Amino acid sequence: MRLLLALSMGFLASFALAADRMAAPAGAEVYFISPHDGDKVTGPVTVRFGLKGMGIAPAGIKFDNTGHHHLLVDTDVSELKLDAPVPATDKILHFGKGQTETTLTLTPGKHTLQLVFADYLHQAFDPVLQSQKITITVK
Ligand SMILES: [Cu+2]
Repeated sequence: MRLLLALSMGFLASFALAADRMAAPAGAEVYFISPHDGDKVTGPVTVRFGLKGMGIAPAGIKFDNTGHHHLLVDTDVSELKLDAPVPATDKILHFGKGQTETTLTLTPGKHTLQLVFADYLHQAFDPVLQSQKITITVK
């Protein structure tokens, strides 16, 4: 009985993950407060995330018009499978506690940064709520 329950919960979870992407409210926007495109910075780099028209909630908490930030480092949004949750890698960082800034240690040279705001299941909104992709140079 317990196994059956576990199996059915697994089924429900996979069903939920395959659910349609949520619509982002009109006018919602995600952007970098800092750094700015073209900045030359000395590491470690503090990155501050901006958000307009939506709220932040921790991952796993379903609440209308909220989500959490994801930071793509040297990664393009086109590399994400949009019908699946945003993966977590060393270059795709989740801020599932609702954080709005982080500090990155990057190798010297050029790096790109881009934010993707996603829902409580780490699924991108439709249309994708993404920031401008910025390039910074770490000295
Ligand atoms: Cu996430």
